[in-house]
Formats: sequence, C-alpha cells, structure tokens
Amino acid sequence: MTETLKLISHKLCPYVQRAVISLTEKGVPFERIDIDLDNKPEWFLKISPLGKVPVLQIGDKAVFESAVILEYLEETLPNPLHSKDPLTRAEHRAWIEFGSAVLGDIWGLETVADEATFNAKAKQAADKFARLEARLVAAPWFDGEKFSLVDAVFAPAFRYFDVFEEIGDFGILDNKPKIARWRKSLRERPSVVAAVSAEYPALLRTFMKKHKSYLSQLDQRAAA
Ligand SMILES: N[C@@H](CCC(=O)N[C@@H](CS)C(=O)NCC(=O)O)C(=O)O
Repeated sequence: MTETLKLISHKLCPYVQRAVISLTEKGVPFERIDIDLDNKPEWFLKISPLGKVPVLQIGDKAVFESAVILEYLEETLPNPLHSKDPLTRAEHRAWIEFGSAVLGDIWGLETVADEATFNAKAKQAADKFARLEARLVAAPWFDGEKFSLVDAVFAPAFRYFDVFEEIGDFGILDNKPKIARWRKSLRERPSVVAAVSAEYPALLRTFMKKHKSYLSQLDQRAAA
C-alpha cells in the first residue's frame, strides 16, 4: 500500500480507538485527524454518510463504520489480529458486535441525568460484563496468548471505567476476576496507551459535564 492512510477521528471516540489500536499493532504509519463533532467540517460531512467518526480515507475513497475499517485493515496490512480459523473469526466478530452493545450501555452511563436511569444502565452493563466474564480466557488476552481484534474493541470500553471509578464505586465490574486481569493487561498494552492523549480523562469529564450527566453531578459534588 503506497497511500498514507488518513483516519478521521475524535479525541474521545472509542470506535476510533479500535482502528488506532489496530494500526499501531500492525506498525503501519497513518495520519490521525481529530475533528470537533459539535462543529463538523463541511469536508467531513461530504465523506461521512452518517456524520460519524471514524472514517478511513484512502485516496478518494472513504471507508466508514469501525468494524468494516478493522476488516479492511486485516485484509490489506501485515500482522494479523484475526485468527486463521474461520469459526474463531466468526465468533470474534460476534463479540465485536457485543462490544458495540457494551459501548451503547456506557453511552448511557456517561450521559443520563438521573440516578434511577443510571442505575438501570449500570445493571444492563453489569449483566453484559457477566456474560463476557463467562467467555473470557484472559491469559492474558480475550482468547489466550494472542492479542486480537476483540482486545482492540474492549480496551476503549474499559478506559471509561478508569474515570468512572474516580467518581464513585458502582460495582459494575465487581466479582469478575478474569475481566479484572484482562483489563489490567489491556491498560498496559502500548497500542492501547497510545490510542488517546494525556488529556483524555479531563476531556471525558468535560463531555459528561456538558451533558449534565448524573456522573458529572456526583463528580462536582465531590469536588465542592
Ligand atoms: N457504528 C459506528 C459508531 C461510530 C460512532 O458512534 N461515532 C460517534 C463518536 S464516538 C460519532 O461520530 N457520533 C456523531 C456525533 O456525535 O455527531 C462505528 O462503529 O464506527
């Protein structure tokens, strides 16, 4: 591949982080362009049919949807993160879809404004993580010794909890020893560390404050 890949991104987006982690694991240089989702540039709206990041730009083509971007990177770049075995690949794709459902619950956790809805979302998320715990190998990665796309997908999900847990103890990841082990391995992986900047925690807090979310109310009460 000769063209430099351009990844249209956002500093907080967990779907963007999946693609960044994959590209970093593959050791392929790329240009990351972070945009303001509250003020989307015209050029971005032209290439992003859903108005969402990530978008991977290759020449005059624009590939959108993170799961599709991950598959394209697998098909075109070295250092595979997908298994050679079709059944394992299919199962991993299913868990990637599950990872997107988890991100949906997390969106609720970071944005809902009232305690009752927050608690309902926390229960939904805890149930999903219990399902994940039952499947997980976590020695040290999702399916054992090889870092895979499923690892790239869940690392950004766990990153939220590093900030949530500074605000309060919501018990969502309690009593899940394999998840705890996996989360620690992911947190230390260089590609995961490099997928966001040092300002990530502060930016996430600002985002939650903008939404006047229940979590940001707790955060502000603690700071007062
Ligand atoms: N299904 C999409 C989801 C991407 C997505 O939701 N991106 C968010 C940011 S994390 C976005 O661009 N939202 C548009 C907006 O905020 O206006 C994918 O996997 O790429």
